[in-house]
Amino acid sequence: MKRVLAIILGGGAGTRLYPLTKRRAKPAVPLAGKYRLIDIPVSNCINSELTSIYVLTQFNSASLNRHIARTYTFPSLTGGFVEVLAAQQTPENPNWFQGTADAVRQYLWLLSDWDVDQYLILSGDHLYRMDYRQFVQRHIDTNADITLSVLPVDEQAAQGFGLIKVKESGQVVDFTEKPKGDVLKSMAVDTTRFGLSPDVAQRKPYMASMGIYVFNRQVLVDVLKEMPDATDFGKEIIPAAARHRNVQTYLFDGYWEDIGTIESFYDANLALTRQPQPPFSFYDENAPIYTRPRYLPPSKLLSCNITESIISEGCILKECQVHHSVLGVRSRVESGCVIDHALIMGSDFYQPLSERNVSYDQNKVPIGIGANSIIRRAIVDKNACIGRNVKIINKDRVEESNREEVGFYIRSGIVVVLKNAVIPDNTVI
Ligand code: ADQ
Ligand code: ADP
Repeated sequence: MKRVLAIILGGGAGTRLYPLTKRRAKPAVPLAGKYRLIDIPVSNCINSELTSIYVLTQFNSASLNRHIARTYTFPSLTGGFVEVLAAQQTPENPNWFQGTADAVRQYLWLLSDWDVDQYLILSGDHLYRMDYRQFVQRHIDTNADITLSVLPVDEQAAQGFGLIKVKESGQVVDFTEKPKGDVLKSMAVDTTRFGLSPDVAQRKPYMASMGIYVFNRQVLVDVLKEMPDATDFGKEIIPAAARHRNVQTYLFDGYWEDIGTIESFYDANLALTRQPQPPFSFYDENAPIYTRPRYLPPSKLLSCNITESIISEGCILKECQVHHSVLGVRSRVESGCVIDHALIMGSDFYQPLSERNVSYDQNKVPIGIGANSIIRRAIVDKNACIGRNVKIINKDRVEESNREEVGFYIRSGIVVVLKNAVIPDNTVI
């Protein structure tokens, strides 16, 4: 894997995960209580012995740089690195990244300097565990120019993906990005040819691209130059390459979820609490997910009723009920609260007790969830100050709403409280 360079696509304008991306680059969005999105692909790389890693992102955020600098420090002997490359204005290029291929093209001057055999292009918003060594090996074994990792999907999911067709030899002959209607139907394939059982093949008659690719070094350079106007891998580069080059597939059969929208992000986080076995587990000694060590104290729970939940380090929870929820680092929940089907991201720092008491005295709201509040089907971003007797329950069952000026958004019926927002006592959302 020393001959492979990893390139993680860290996100464009960040609209799909907004408002979680309001103050941070997408790879820095907190995940599962104590991690950040970027920890998933970077950990997969490290567990696959791949330690030369670039992260392409639309803008540099303080939290992303801090997180990477404090987490991924390799001993100098291994020569590994994780570096952020943000879109920047240059005399030749006055624009932000216009898409995934454009992002890679704008940094091709730097990426092509590397004496490597392959580039592994990854996405920054997927939850899965993969040994990339097998993916790259498959690419080498099939003598491919480009290899796509693929998995079978049902018809409903299929419309959201790039779909492929292969010929006898396994070579991809057609790639169609997010087809609808008749074009979608025409992309159905007999997935038993990929070794799937007839039962699975019937339920999942489409083969979807996971949006992660192995490219031979020169092939990447050539396709980006041959199609100077193409801005996206999925929309333009891969469909064109499938017509002229040896594009092969690697079948992935583990759990994989694209968590790039508020709804899928919320669902994937809450799915971690599922019993008896969640679809994705952070408990795997052979392939750990790394994150920044914070040296936080253990959590304190005082007479709480907690079921099917994840409680991160450094939390203080008093006489509250927490059901099917994920609580992030340094979360504080006061007595009488009900947290149900919620993702509470916690806090970046401890608010000293003296400051918390001053807040109460001056009718200000301290960080955390104030007494007797109810939070249901919501995401509460870091450092939010939720008052007492607040109800965040989406009482009017609104699907979409932008109430940024008062500290929240509703997307797909999920209330998202903004980072640092203050929700006064007795508010009902
Ligand atoms: P999408 O996920 O819809 O489909 P896209 O929006 O291009 O494709 O995002 C791919 C990845 O690149 C994401 O991690 C995203 O954050 C990142 N990204 C997007 N624009 C970027 C930019 N300007 N700069 C840096 N990073 C950027 C893709 C493929 C489909 C495939 C699905 C699987 O196009 O064929 O089926 O992924 O999820
Ligand atoms: P973590 O990885 O633990 O989530 P980060 O390093 O991303 O934490 O964030 C911690 C941030 O909080 C730092 O930028 C730190 O300067 C900031 N911070 C610490 N104490 C305070 C405070 N009292 N008020 C505001 N910000 C603070």
